[in-house]
Amino acid sequence: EQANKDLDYDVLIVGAGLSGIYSLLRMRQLGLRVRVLEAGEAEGGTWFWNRYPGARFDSESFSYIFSFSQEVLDEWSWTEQFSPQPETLKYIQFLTKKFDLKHDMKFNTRIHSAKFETSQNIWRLTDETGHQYTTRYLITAMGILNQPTLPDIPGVNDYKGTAFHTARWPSDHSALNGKRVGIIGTGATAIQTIQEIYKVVGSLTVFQRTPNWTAPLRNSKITPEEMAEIRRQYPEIFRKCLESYSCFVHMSDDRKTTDMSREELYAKWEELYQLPGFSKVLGVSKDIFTDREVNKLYSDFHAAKIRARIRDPVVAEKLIPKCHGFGTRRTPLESGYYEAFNEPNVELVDIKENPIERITEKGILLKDGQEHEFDVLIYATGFDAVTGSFNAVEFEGVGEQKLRDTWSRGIQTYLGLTVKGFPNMFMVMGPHQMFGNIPRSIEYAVDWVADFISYARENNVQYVEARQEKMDEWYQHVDEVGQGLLSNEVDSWMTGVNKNLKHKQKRSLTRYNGPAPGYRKRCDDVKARNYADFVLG
Ligand code: NA7
Repeated sequence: EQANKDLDYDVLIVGAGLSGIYSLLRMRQLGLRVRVLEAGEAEGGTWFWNRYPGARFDSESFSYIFSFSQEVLDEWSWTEQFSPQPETLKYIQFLTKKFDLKHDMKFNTRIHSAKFETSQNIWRLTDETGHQYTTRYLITAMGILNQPTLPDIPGVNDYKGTAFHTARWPSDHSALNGKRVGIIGTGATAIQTIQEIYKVVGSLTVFQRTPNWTAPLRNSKITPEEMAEIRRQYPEIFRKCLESYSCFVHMSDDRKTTDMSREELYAKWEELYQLPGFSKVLGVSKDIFTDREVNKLYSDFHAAKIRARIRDPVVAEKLIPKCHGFGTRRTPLESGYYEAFNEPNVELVDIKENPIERITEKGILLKDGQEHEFDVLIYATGFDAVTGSFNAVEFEGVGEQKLRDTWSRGIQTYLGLTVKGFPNMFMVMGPHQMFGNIPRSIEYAVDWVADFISYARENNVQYVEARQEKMDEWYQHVDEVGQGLLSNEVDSWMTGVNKNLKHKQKRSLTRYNGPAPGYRKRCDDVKARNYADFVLG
């Protein structure tokens, strides 16, 4: 106890997004001295940074939030089935205010390094201004998509017009009005952006390298009466989430696709297609994601839907993915994305066919010699996902080992929550956790960490470190549950690939692909065995 008092904090949390907010709350409940350090100028994390027009949940608002506080569930009302970013940010601000969290948060504080000091079993963090903070425990709550990456295209710095990444959208949303705009990328972010901005820009040119599968979101308003009903349903909603594979409200079809007649199958798919949200991704039979032929059938079903929405058949074919099947990458949902390409001010440039030669002072020069000139260039080019936020900080563990180096040989974790050699450090939404319904994963992870820290304090433990053999077993398990999934045979941020980064050209196992109930059971068992999988000192 005395030793703890010499430290600045008992727990330091890096990041003031949803993970950091709940971590702060739980650590406070344990009576610990705790502080959140956040690079941004306010709380919100993902929902603070990603302010591009059209940014929103594509999970049902009422399921993609915290369940821990009945008061919050009673007091907060959602106005749309799929919450737009400004409303989500307000929800986060509401939480911060309600639990009076702000005075334990330090903003504009980007962590440069975090070093474990074996002599005292403490972490010493240094921010970019050189200020240091000491703590017994470190919780990383940095998010899985927080390091934007610009395209690795020659000339990116030559462009003289306005250019920005979608995660750094300028505050003046009218800046695009009437302008000649170019956008690189057709991932989830680009899809949400394009379907909004084409309505206000003068012209929009979309540079597409790989088309993405996307299907209708079918958003709608939530009336006060509907909200009252949702409130009554909350226990049922969260129970469903806990039982389902990746914590969503949608249950998969237990039947095998091949056991259904064609009529039955297409009737089912048509029904799912008409429903809001991820039903068409998560409500189907699971073999769609493992059986190539079945996946092809389902992809063809969606391709036909796309063709029916686009006037120009050449454009339609370009927008239909040919190299990966439906649901094998993170499947974004759209509201009028395809119809945007029917508008006279929208042009699709297939850069697989006609690659970008370079970015020039005025715009984009293509291989065939055509130069597109723009007033604004938008990079919807994604993130150095999952490990990017860890690589951006110099984490140094026992024996001066750098996390960056350790993971460059392959990501290793125990339960996605800890890493051997980095004692007293817990990761909320680190690699090898579930990337399904993220708030559900956050709540579980933070509760698990809180229980562990509480156990350590009650038992006078000042050092907790995962054992190597447990990490090895865990890795084997993560590998096993990822086997056979078509998504793991496709390059995407979920399989650790970012072609703009030299060290991320090859696929790696970044996430836990097994069922969430099984994951929780494993973690619960570790707790029940009094954390014997860890070295406790
Ligand atoms: P994504 O899903 O990683 O998408 C990035 C997009 O940018 C994708 O279409 C890429 O094409 C494209 N891209 C990236 N670099 C280049 C270069 N150099 N040239 C051309 N095109 C490029 O990121 P998002 O932000 O859309 O979504 C991330 C997650 O946020 C999303 O899954 C949601 O969970 C929320 P590629 O496919 O690599 O050919």
